[in-house]
Amino acid sequence: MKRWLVTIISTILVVALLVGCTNTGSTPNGKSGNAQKKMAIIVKSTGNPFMEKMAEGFKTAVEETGGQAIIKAPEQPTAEAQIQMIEELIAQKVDAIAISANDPDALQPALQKAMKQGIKVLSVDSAVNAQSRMVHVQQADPERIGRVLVQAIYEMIGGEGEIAILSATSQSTNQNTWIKWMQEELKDPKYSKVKLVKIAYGDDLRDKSVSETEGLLKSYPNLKGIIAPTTVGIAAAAKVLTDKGLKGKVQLTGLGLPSEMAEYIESGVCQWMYLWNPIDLGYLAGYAADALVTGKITGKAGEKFTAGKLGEREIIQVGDGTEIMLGDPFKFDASNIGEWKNVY
Ligand code: RAM
Repeated sequence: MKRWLVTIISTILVVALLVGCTNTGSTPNGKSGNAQKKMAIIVKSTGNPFMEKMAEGFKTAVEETGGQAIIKAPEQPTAEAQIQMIEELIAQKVDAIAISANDPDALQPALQKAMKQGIKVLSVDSAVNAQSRMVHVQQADPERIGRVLVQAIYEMIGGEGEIAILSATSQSTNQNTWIKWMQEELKDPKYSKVKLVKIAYGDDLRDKSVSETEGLLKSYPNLKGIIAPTTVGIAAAAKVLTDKGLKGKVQLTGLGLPSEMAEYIESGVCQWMYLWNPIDLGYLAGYAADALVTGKITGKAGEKFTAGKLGEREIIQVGDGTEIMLGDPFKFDASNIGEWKNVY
């Protein structure tokens, strides 16, 4: 090779090497580490204040870690709408997608496509199956949530009578898991005089949750209690029971946002309910997404990372997938609702 050609080639190689060294690392999408990471969250649907709080927490974490948050919310809580959003985010070459799933399995092809292209995928709040994600950010132990809600309604109705569940959508992973644990709890002989008459689905839509509650009251005139493991459902049911003057006649518990439920807890329509901090849940997902993108974690059990103000978290194995846990469900009643109603 001619000497001048060798000089040119080696100069090009040295320059390329130097440019490579000034980058602090590359993301899977070929972006330099200095470029702002695009971190997306897809929630179940619009018009759900729980989802808004969760997205708010996600955004805070993403901004604390120097990224840009993209928040997507379909109008209807369906898998189809979420698949379309996943495709859009793949085309946008985002670095991570966190999703609160409207279906455990239907999103698999789209999410696997995203992962094949180097996008880090995690679920939060409502899981996708283990093959469709790298890790799931779980609010609290699902068994505890399911069991505690049955124990609550049992106490409220005095240990006997007909009860119903008012859920979100029929495909929602989180509600279905909680309902499975409610049914397990109901197998205990102590519940022999409690009858679960119906599981109704309000789809986390306010109007549908109202009409489903009205339907339950009409079809089951002896109904003694309703468990609504959804913030949209419990608020809708509380309003119906209030408007119909059924306070004390039909008991209500479930998972509710203090800001939406304070008036009903104060009035006694719902004596107590449970939840966790949705802002912290989104915040934890934001830090988990960042840890995946920066390579601090890969989603394997035993890995640890620091989730900002929430401190160190460890990934644990649950069934065939891995999870990061937020904490314990918290009980809200007349004694503490005042402190929380302005928080979330
Ligand atoms: C609704 C949603 C959400 C659930 C809460 C408790 O806002 O269904 O997924 O976690 O309720």
